[in-house]
Amino acid sequence: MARHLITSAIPYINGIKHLGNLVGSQLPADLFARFQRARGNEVMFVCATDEHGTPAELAAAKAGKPVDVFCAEMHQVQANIARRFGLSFDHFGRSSSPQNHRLTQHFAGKLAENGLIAEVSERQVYSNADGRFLPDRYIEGTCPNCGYDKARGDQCENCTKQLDPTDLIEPRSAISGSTDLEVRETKHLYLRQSALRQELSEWIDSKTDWPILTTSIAKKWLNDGEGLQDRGITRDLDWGVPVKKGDQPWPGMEGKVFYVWFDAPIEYIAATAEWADANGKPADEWRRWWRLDEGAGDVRYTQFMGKDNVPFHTLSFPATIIGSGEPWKLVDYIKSFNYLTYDGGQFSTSQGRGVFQDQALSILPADYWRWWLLSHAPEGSDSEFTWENFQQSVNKDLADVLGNFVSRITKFCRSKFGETIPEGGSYGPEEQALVQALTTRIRAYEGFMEAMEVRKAANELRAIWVLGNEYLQSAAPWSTFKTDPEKAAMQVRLGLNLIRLYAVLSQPFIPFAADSMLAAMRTDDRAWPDDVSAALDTLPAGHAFDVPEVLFAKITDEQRDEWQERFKGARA
Ligand code: B3M
Ligand code: ZN
Repeated sequence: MARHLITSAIPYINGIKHLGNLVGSQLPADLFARFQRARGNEVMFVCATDEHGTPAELAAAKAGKPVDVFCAEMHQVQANIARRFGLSFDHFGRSSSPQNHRLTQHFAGKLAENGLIAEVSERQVYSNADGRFLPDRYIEGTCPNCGYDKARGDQCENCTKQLDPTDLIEPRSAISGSTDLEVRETKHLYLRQSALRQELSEWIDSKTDWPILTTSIAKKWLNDGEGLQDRGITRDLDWGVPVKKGDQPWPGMEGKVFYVWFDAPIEYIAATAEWADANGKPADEWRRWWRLDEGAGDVRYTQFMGKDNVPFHTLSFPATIIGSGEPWKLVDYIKSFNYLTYDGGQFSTSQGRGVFQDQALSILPADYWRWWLLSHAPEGSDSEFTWENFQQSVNKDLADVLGNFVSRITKFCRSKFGETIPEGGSYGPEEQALVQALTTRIRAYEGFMEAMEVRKAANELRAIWVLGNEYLQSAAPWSTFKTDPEKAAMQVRLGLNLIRLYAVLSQPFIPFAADSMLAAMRTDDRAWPDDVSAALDTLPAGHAFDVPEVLFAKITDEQRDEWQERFKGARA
């Protein structure tokens, strides 16, 4: 039995995410976790909310709530949506947890002990009206280059010039609009990533099996030098993990917190610790996933994320792990994704353009979304969501192919033999040929799933469904029945067993429909079809079943047009 540690990038707490966020990390991670569990492997699949940083503070302020209250509520909202999408996390944690505080402080302490932390004095803009230091992008003013009056302290959106806050003409706080700003001296900790260049470079070079998307981004940042600059890991904010050296105070750093990107990946570890604590398990139960000296030697660790998160996972987080000098588990494989675009443009959280996760679930069940998103995963390039394409895929793959197969075979059996698997006849050459074809495709499907080739796996699964329809079409039990009822019984028995087989194979993609199919077949036998012929003999003659409700309803043209209109922008 293999052991798989699986993490998905942890979504920011500041609001409900759109479908692009789902397909870029959580959903494919769930697909992989479900597949590995179905194969009988041991899986630890964790995710969490990413709760620190200025965006969290600002979102809380906008909602008129204290930031801790806001985060606790929004965590529940996100956890609930994740559950409704069928995301099968072993634990959905919080980066603000005490476990993460302790681990983050622990890593910082180790890095300091190993001489990898530098203390640097900086001059930074302080807003008297807001009573806080302002991050560069929360300072607005007029661009010295083009005169645009809403340029940000880090960049002018209009002419794209990179700026320093002090370049801005008439700078003001983007939070309050106040112009009562001053430059103050403040001390910060820097992680000396550059000192680890050699080790990081060798480690990345050793990952010859990684997707090109992942390694090309990693190498670009490594070799540009830009990515491996020493990086500030503390901030002058109230909300976050207080800066400490292990459990000791850090002189001169009072009132400061760690930068959100320093503590967020450590939350992968902390979430596993939270899982143990929440389930009353001793610490060695989580440490056996993460510590090479405590049992993690045989763990295979896979991370899932959108491409914008790759530099942090190929350079910064490994720098933290390697720099600690302790035997923590490093990632074995990083599966990264391009972007999902929406109807000819970007999904936009600020403009309410595109479909948000809660809205998606309010119009259609999770499996419709899961199937479309996964079968169109932005692997090789960006992919585009259009309502036409969504309608076509759902209607064809789910309703016409899979749903129709289940409905035809169960209804036909009920009308001729009753709601019991019929007896008689035995599998002949046509059935042998079907078993052959299924076996070939199922082995290919397993290969793609194992390799996390999401689109190819979806194509193979669709082809597996099509084989059943083709068999049904050519076997035509409704005709056979007139001349040879025994043979028709055999064909139907095979068809009903195929429903169970399809449920088992499809479960990583469409878990809710798979459950309905198994429930209709009155079985919970989820044995993986290592032997397809045996798998098609699982449900014996005499076994009762139910004709299920319609598995997938078709999307009408009216619905499609209405949704297209509703989600084109400006979320109400
Ligand atoms: N929260 C960004 C994102 O949601 C960030 C990921 C953290 S992964 C440790 O895309
Ligand atoms: Zn400009």
